[in-house]
Amino acid sequence: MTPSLRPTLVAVALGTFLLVGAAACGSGDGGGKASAQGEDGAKGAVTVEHATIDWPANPSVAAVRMVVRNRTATADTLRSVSSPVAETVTVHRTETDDEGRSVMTAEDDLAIPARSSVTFAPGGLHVMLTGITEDLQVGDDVDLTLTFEHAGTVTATAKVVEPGSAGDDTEGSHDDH
Ligand SMILES: [Cu+2]
Repeated sequence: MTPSLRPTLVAVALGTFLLVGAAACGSGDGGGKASAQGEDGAKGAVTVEHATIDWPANPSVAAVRMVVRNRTATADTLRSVSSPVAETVTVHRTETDDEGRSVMTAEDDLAIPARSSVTFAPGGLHVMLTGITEDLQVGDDVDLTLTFEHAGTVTATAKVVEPGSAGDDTEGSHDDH
């Protein structure tokens, strides 16, 4: 039995090696944007959906609601977010501390698990714009640029909306205060 098994194992090992080799070539870092768009499934694999900004009561600070969807089989990491209308854009998580106070902590490298989505909304995980340089009005579009470890740069447009009008879950309810 043993002598006949051996060639099979070698063949399997060789096949694995060839597959790894092909995958390494296919990911070609030198290609940059062009190669990413040319690969099936790579384009749009990490997307931003339903991006809105509650019209800010405080004109210099605003929170972005959005859903970041990762359709790939690879976990990704959100490295940073920027916007031309804000001096600083920070990923925050609001949590309630031991004494019942809401505290926000910065999430510098936020994990976006494979084949899943992460929802950003005020009161939980959110993207906060600070030092807003424009006079934002309801109906305005705000450009956002998200930088991911694997997906690279993903752009999105967030619409400025009346507070409370964004989520379907808040319809008919004003109990969120
Ligand atoms: Cu915040």
